[in-house]
Amino acid sequence: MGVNFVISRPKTENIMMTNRTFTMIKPDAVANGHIGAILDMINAAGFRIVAMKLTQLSRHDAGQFYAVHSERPFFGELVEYMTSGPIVAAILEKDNAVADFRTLIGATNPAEAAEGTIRKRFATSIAANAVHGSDSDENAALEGAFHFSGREQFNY
Ligand code: 3AN
Repeated sequence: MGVNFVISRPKTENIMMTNRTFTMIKPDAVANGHIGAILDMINAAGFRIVAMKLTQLSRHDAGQFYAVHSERPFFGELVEYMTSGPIVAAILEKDNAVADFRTLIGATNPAEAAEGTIRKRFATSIAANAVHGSDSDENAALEGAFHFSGREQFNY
């Protein structure tokens, strides 16, 4: 007789989540030992981690993930940088997750990032800006699904 497994699945798979965002702790922040401090800031701001892993993007992955920027002059530099070492990918949950996370990370250019933001504290340049945060609910869902299957996402 086989064992019956009960597989935990997201309650609302395939439904647009307005309370989720997707983040990456980028290669510079990982290499400089800032994973723990950045996760502390994320938790302290009230986000729950619903999926997370240490991984490394291939050039193909990075090209797909940043396809929207493929015509921008910095695209080559962006792909080079994002594939240069391991990253932490995570899905985060909180009311108003996309907007609140963009506030927590601060401006793209760390020179313009507000005091107390993750980028102000840890970003080293506009390219190596420590963290990614989705810019819309739609992109949050696409980016989360790019990195995680439904089985890797937890409701708790
Ligand atoms: P954000 O990450 O704040 O949403 P985007 O979407 O404009 O910013 O840019 C995506 C990524 O491209 C940034 N996180 C950064 O790593 C890189 N990037 C943006 N602008 C530049 C630039 N002028 N030079 C080099 N890299 C850039």
